[in-house]
Amino acid sequence: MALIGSTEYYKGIGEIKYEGKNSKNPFAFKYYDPNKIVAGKTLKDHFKFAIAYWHSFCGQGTDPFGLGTQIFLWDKSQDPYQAAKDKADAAFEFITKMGFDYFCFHDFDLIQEGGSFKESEKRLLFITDYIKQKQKESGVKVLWGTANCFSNPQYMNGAATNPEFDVLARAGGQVKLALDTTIALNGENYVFWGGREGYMSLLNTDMKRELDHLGKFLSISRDYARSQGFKGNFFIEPKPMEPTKHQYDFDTATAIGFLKEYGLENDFKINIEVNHATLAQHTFQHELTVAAKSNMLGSIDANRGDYQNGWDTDQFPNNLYETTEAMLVFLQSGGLQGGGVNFDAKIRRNSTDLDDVFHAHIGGADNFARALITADNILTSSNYKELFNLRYESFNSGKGKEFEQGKLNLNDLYKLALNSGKLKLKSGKQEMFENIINQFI
Ligand code: XUL
Ligand code: CO
Repeated sequence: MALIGSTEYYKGIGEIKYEGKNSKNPFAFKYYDPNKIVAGKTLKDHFKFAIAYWHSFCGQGTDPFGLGTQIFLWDKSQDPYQAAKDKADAAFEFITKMGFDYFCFHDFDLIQEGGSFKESEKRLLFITDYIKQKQKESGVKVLWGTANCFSNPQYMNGAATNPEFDVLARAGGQVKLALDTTIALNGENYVFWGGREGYMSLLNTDMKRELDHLGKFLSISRDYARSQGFKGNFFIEPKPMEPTKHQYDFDTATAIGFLKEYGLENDFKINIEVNHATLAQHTFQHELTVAAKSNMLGSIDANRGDYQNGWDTDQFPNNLYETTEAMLVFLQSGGLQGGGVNFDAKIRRNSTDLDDVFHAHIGGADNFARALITADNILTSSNYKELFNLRYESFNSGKGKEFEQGKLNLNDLYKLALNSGKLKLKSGKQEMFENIINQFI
């Protein structure tokens, strides 16, 4: 496929194809067959796999103890405009070779932030035009855009929750431009991840005032986007901490409570990241379940944490058991509302070959595909659902049904209790449920 920009960055690597589970080719999908139909939809449509621009084309493997280890050919030019074009060329080459349809970005992933707000706006307009052309040529789409309101030192005390109005206003300007960029690139959704919307110490923090500001900020951002014709969903991406000690969008339950308190629940849904769930002491499937029960399961940031380390390691997802459980929730709740599966994951600092990022995404896609196929088999060919429903059968008729219908008051329960004798213990059968997962994997 001809793409503007003449350099080939990932030399010697062609398009990644599905070859099936017996293939020995490391550059092939073993389970992710984009056109395979599972539960009435192609795998491609179930997942809408997206590449995270920041990890794959910006992050160079730095950590708090050392400089980057990954040297990117597209980072050569000292001219920010040329460098951004080169990076876009590399990104579109990679996405196209992976056979994915989508990418996600922060404003200043696309082009380096300027020395002034005006210069940044000029740069964003420039790169938006360039990327639009590349989209036209390749058919690659934007799953979601967002604004990086956490890296610049001006946001050290937060963006929308900063105690200084000037900083909040700057963040507003930045979000406006990020929304404009997302809309111009036909972005399907827009994300708010409040990296520094939280506190380091309660001693100097007016939590109510800051949360009121955040509620207002999100409302006017939504109003602006809608006034520009944006029809997609807004997503809140919860995370409990890091970089702040406490982040206001702590987890899905907290974010949903916040959205309802500020009247935002009709426009906003949740973007769930695996490693953020585990940082909040939840499982991925817990977070999906909480979002799904409120009809707010919007999108997924796919990755995984490390069982020994307590921080956001953003590793590529390969835990089949965990993902299968997650896909049970995914399938039973009718999938994602507007979003997709974005690989918000990075290769390790010592993964320094050009092809490592391919293996990472191939493994991630195969993991999700295999998990979804397994979950579908569990739902259609095992007695899992029957056993699940059996646990609640006492609510299907009689007094249990009347309770669900709101026909019983507390005195009614009291009278039933008086006559109920010794209650029988009913097993939760957890181990048997667990065995079904293993049997089908
Ligand atoms: C940070 C994180 C972000 C968001 C977008 O932990 O996940 O990359 O996904 O700002
Ligand atoms: Co994320």
